[in-house]
Amino acid sequence: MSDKLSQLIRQRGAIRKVGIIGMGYVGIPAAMLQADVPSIEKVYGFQRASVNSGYKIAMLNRGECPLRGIEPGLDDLIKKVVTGNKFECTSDYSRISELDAVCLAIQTPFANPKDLIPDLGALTDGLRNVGKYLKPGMLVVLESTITPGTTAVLAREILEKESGLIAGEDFALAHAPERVMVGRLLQNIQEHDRCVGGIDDVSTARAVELYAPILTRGDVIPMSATEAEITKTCENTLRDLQIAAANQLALYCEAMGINFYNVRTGVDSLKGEGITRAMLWPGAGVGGHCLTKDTYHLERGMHMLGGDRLDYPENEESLYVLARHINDFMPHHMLTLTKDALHTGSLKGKKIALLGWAFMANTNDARNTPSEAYYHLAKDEGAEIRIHDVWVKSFPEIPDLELTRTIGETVKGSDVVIVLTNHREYTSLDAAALKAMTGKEHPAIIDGRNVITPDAFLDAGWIYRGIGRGDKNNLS
Ligand code: SAJ
Repeated sequence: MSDKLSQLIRQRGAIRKVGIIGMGYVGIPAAMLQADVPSIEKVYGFQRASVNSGYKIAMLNRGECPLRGIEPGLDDLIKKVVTGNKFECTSDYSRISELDAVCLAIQTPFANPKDLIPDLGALTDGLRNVGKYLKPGMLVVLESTITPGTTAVLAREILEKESGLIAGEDFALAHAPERVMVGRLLQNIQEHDRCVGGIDDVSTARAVELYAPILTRGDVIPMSATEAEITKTCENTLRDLQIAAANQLALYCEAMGINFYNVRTGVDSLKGEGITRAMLWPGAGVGGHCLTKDTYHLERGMHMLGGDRLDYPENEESLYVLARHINDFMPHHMLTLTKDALHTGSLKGKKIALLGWAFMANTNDARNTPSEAYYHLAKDEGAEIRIHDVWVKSFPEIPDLELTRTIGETVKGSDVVIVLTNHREYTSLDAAALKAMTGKEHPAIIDGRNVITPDAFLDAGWIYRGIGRGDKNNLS
């Protein structure tokens, strides 16, 4: 424990001025909640005055929210703290030197999904800006999801180099991973437990002081910085693993001619003290920004921090990476079901109607959507594809895409209809009416999200295939 740092913090007293770097889905709600803490005098939101996102500065300072979508409570909270002069957005990073604590809420996307090496450029720039204006006794916290080891190694090096100060001696350094979700940003920050990890106990204690006041139902869970990084990446890795377990069992059930959902009900019935199976749901694939990346953050961290000491079954790949491969296989399986339904080896010239582009039901979020994977697989085989998704307004991934606004337009003349997202628009499709819209005698439907009733479609003359429905997949 560093006496020098404890003394510097005692001299500063309670945290009064806070900075949040990165006015995005993580930084904006965090800044507003900090600004609303009575004991906090001022919060600065730091945002680069860049062409793409510099507009946020003026918007936030007018008390307006630059985020898309509905975020309960956020608009009012922004107005409250701006009119109360407790929050100001700025691109002047020199204001950092006035602060007691500064948090970096800067995303670390994977530059190239293929090599899965995170792009730390923006985070590194942010750390350099903090280091340049860092003062003794300050607390620095990283909130983004990062590879285990980043706080205690990379961040520490940059901050010490830029400031000439020593982490753990002159300033406190910690990691407090966010658990926000679009649509409930404020609620998640206030109600989820918050893991807070310092590079040493003094840093952890100072970080707990910063986060405890913004939690309502959530509790602070103190730990080390690296443990917090592993917690965050692992909680998403394990969810991805649970989904892969459901996907693999669904593939088994299809092969054995069994209804996966009956088996799931059976497995789920095993309950009791300390007993859980937590069987999730199979589907057309796993998308989003979290589960598709965090496994690789965890793997990289393991190799960086413990690679030469790991004892693991020889020549076996990581279970977690295998889970990623199984989940990424599901769009391929959807293509196999498509060809099987059309009794063809090639989709050349086939008209395919995709229902659902977003990666998550009833949202417009299409980040890493499995629909894009399926689209390119089918396109590469020469299929003609139309896409329906009333939630997604544009498809930058596919610039020359023909947009169709109604299900009728999308399925007209289609040989096969593919359900890829369980949007509410697809949970009550009428078999006879939909078939009439296609104009085909025996169109095919491939249900990737278990949203339709097989018998209703089979009785109406559809060819049916569905994920996990081994009991129905060979009746047409
Ligand atoms: N999916 C399945 N089967 C399932 C659940 C999801 O195939 O049983 C698919 C979805 O279709 C989607 C993808 O997985 O394509 C991801 O879905 P998700 O529900 O995990 O949503 P995410 O990616 O937004 O995950 C977030 C994470 N939250 C944070 O990182 C703060 C994750 O930790 C949460 O567990 C998850 O939300 C949640 O539970 O809602």
